[in-house]
Amino acid sequence: PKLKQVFTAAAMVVAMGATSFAHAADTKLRMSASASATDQRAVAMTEVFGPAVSDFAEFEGHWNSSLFKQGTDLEAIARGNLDMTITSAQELAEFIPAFSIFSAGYVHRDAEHQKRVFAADFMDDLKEEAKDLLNVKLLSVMYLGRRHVNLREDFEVATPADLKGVKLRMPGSDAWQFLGKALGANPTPMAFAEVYTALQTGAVDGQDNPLPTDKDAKFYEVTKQIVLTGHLVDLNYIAISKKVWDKFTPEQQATLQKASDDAAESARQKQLALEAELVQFFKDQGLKVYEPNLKAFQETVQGAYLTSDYSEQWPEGLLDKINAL
Ligand code: KDO
Repeated sequence: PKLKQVFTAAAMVVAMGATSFAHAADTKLRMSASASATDQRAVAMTEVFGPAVSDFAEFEGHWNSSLFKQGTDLEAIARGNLDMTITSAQELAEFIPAFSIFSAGYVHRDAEHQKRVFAADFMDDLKEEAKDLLNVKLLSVMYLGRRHVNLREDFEVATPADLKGVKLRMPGSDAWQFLGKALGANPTPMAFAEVYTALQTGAVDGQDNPLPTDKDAKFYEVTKQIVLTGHLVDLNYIAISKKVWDKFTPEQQATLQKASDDAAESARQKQLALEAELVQFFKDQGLKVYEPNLKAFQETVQGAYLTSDYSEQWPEGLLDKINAL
């Protein structure tokens, strides 16, 4: 049903016609995202993307899911209510199951691998599907970082078995719940905006995010340990409404594309630098930071995906192509 609703909305948007932006300087590009204003992705959109397109468009960022709830931005674009978002593979997988391959643990190896994967020919079909089905053009891949388990209590977590019964907050979609389960935990869906309070009150035992996000959201104030599981080299995509994109001239489109790539690169470098320095920051805050048995985590998580319905929805041979890049 979700698919049908969005499909109809996207078709309506396309049918509304394509008058081009005659006075393009008047064009507002409204972005809604769950990132905070101080998250490096938001900073790069505001400081790199916005100024680079200002001759013909006014970039307007809305952060902390202030316009649309986390997980509903893609539908807002499909309905024609939103111009841009920072979306995730997990959100896209709700409509296009093949995207779940990028939500699987231990598939992407690092930030550079993500970039090569996004640019690869085998991504063309997935990008086309996003345009056709959701009215969404994926411009660039953004590096969110390596997700690690972050817990309220300090107890030993060496293998997935040690997470048994741990109520682990995961973002709200099936792909995320599956990852939480694959890690050995008891996953609980919850919007990002609610996580700090849930950790504070003990409504959940922990959450998973990259170190820069743990710092930005101040999760270190309400947790005692970080286990460096690195279970997902997480990404987001800078996405723009296809209908909006089509109204720009080819020159403007080239400027938008470059602005998006430059913003993604700037955020990527800053996230990588933060990840390299933050273990010390958390230790200084009194948290314990542990290295688990990574082999045990990798084998358990990869095994869970390969024997699941998810991997059956991945296009034939795609995982091998990603691994070979
Ligand atoms: C989160 O909800 O844990 C998550 O890290 C998921 C990401 O896809 C992304 O949406 C991110 O939150 C938000 O932008 C907040 O940083």
